Amino acid sequence: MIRRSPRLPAQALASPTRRTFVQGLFLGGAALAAGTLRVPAHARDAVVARPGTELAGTDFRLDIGPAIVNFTGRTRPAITVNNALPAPILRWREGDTVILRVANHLPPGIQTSIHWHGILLPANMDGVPGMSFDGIMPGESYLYRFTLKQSGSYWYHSHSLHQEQAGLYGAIIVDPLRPAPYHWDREHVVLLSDWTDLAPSDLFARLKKAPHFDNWYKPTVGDFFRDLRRDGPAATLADRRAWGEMRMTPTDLSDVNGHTYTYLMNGVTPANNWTGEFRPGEKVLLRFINASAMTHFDVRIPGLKMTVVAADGQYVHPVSVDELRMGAAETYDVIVEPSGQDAYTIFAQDMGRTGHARGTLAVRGGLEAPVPAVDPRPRLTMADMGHGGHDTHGKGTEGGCGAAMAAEGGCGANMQGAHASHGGGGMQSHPASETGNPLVDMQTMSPASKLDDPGIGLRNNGRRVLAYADLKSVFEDPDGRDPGRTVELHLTGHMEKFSWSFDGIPFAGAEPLRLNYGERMRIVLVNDTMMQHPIHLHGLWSDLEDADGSFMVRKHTVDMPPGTKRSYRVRADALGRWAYHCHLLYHMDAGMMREVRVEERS
Ligand SMILES: [Cu+2]
Repeated sequence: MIRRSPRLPAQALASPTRRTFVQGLFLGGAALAAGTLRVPAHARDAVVARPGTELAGTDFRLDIGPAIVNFTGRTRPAITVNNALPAPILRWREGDTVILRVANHLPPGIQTSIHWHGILLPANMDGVPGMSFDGIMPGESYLYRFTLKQSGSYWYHSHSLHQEQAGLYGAIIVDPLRPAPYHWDREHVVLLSDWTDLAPSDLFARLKKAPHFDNWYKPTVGDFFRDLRRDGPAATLADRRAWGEMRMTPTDLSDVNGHTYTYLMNGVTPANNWTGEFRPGEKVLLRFINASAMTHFDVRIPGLKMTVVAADGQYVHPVSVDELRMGAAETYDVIVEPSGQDAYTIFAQDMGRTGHARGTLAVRGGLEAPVPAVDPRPRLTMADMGHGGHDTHGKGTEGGCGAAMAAEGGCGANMQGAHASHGGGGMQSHPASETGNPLVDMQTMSPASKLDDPGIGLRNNGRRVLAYADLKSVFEDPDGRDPGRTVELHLTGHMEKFSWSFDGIPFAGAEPLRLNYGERMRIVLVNDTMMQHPIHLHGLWSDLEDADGSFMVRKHTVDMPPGTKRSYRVRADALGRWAYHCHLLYHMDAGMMREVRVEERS
């Protein structure tokens, strides 16, 4: 017998008194009326945003407009749905046809859109301006209408310019027609995001001008002697030389981090401590959604095991972990069974270890548990970037492989200017379009799938960390056919120019990737950069394969750490034009995007 949870909107359980009186608060209306605030002219009439509550049913009216928030002590404009940040949780039911009238109340000239991330639907309902439709102009509205063919935890966000960074995102829950293969007594959405007081366009401009702005750490003399003791002089010197030739630092794990961002949990700052309630002994389903623009989060709840039961909305065989890493746009459903303590901290540190989002599971509002410090800042190694010539599976490889590279003649030769492609000898080959390409500063020589690698900064940390290899769908390959062909695409970029692309060709100059309607094909991704890219294909599932090419888990977003090569199967069963891109907002904007066109074979 399955006990379904009551429909408790997550935010209804947050403590409004705390949120109102602690620093970083949402601004009260009275303060606005007093006229003491400096607010940009176009936002002056805006209302104050609060986290959205849950809307359920089949008919929705979503009003996109300006609002005001204060997460940092400064009043800033945001873009919201129904004056809520995050936008309201939308509760749908599998099999239902939902109708959403989305109206644009933004100032003249500002077009908007909503994309329903991970939801299968007709191409003209997907909400990508320029591909799906023309976008929604101010004063106008667009009627979305589609039938739900799936269940699970998803989310929605703007696909116009940088509006997602300005607050336009929210959770989607699709209740299944048939009971889920697990039961829970209560549930909470835990939506993570990254807020900046900067205008998103200014942040993008800063990235173009100073891509390392948020990464001012340099390896210290102390680091040098530590490496010397651990790795010996040859390896240490080779490692330093290689990094020097790349003009990067091994601490550049993310382009934008806690120096710029305030990390939010359900729209609440760490200081204001979003709280979800539980009763001891209950099974609590947490729907984790990474709705950030640029952040990988490492999530854990000290004192509790998390049983992962779904990834990207799709059921997986349960796996019990202490911690999981979430790329932007990924979702994980986990079940926890809190008892014995009145409060537990939900802790989500960023991958670069510069900050965290934080909330609490508690038996009542106003409680808190100890908040851990962020972990030590990890350093990228040459092996992390696929220059090791050996696998890094699950091992502690933070020690680097400078000696191996020196033996191969160093990796610096392949770092700048992308020389000849490498064919045989086990070396990774590269598309001709990368050769001599000024927008490609690096190529990986020996990438690996690394599916059982917990990832940079998570190895040997004493906790059981989820790896992709732990994820197994509860169903067999839903298509069943072997892929009829393989397309290999390389994730490429140039750090100093903040240029990002597939195969060295940014979106503006790229031809669509054409799929034949109905075909089963394979996409192989090779990450030639030192950054980690969560890659999202719209409209079609990405059926991730294991290292042997067998179906493993169904996803909508596949995270690609540096130096990895991973493959997934795609069934081209939805006609039309679909976006395919890195879900780091500014990587997409800087060119790491393609159009995928599914066409009838002529
Ligand atoms: Cu990216």
